[in-house]
Amino acid sequence: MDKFNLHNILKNHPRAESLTIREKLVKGFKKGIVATAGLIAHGRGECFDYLLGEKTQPFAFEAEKVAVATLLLSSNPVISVNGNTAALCAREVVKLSKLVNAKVEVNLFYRSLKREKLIAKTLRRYGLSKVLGVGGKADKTIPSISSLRCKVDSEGIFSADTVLLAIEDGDRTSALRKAGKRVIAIDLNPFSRTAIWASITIVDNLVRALPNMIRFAEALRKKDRKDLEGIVESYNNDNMLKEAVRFINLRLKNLCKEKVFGWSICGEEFQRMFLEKEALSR
Ligand code: PTJ
Repeated sequence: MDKFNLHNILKNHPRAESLTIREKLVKGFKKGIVATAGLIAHGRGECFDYLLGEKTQPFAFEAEKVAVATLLLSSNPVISVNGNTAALCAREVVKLSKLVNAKVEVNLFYRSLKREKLIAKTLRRYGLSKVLGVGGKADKTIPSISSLRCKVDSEGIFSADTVLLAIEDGDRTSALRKAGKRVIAIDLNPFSRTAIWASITIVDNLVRALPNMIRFAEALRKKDRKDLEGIVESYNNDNMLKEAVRFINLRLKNLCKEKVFGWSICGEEFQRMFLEKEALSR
């Protein structure tokens, strides 16, 4: 059996999963899909993922369920795709869009026709027949966005009632809210302006959030509207953000109380490393 995965990373490396994600972004960057700033944005996300224990925590799982119910209840839901999202999760975006009947639109901060086309091509490779927002299709403007991200498709984000976005900056989320849209944001940073402005914030890594949302969509699409409304009704985004911050706070406090610092955050490989380190100091 090969010791390396598809991205040439040792399968039993303690940080194999994280390195694989990095590798996907680096490959996306070399192909021209990911913006230079997208690599930096990922680093910020990684830091928050550490604080969250690199797992989907219960508050995020709940937000993912509410988000899917909201998408299913919407009349024109749109999934907005930037460079990072395309490099990490193009397959999952296409799958989710089909399950919740959402359109998919390319919307970039560092907009160029070349990047738009490359991202559209990646999405089509996973079976998406119609990609919005490419070239002249982005024929409308969302007011109060200063970057080229203001350019949107009349069939897509412009007329959408709900927009799902990920790994975004705050200006766009607030502008979309001011334009009367529901915004579902996937953002590992619960302190970000995106997190605070969004109607539903999923404080989770995109690479975990989308597969969870696909599973919820498979289960919830059979439910009737009344059941879906019941799921959405009691949700409060401010409480969810407080829950995320409370979780980080408690986790850090508990770590400080541990006999061997870091023991509980480490996987098996790291725990072996700790034992080796301890043996050396005896
Ligand atoms: O592809 P383009 O041209 O549209 O460029 C997009 C960039 C990367 C420039 C843009 O989205 C950006 O600058 O993002 P920010 O302002 O750095 O914000 C990114 C947010 O996403 C931060 O709060 C990160 O913590 C978070 N984040 C990073 N990686 C992930 C993430 N959240 C969820 N999953 C991730 N994998």
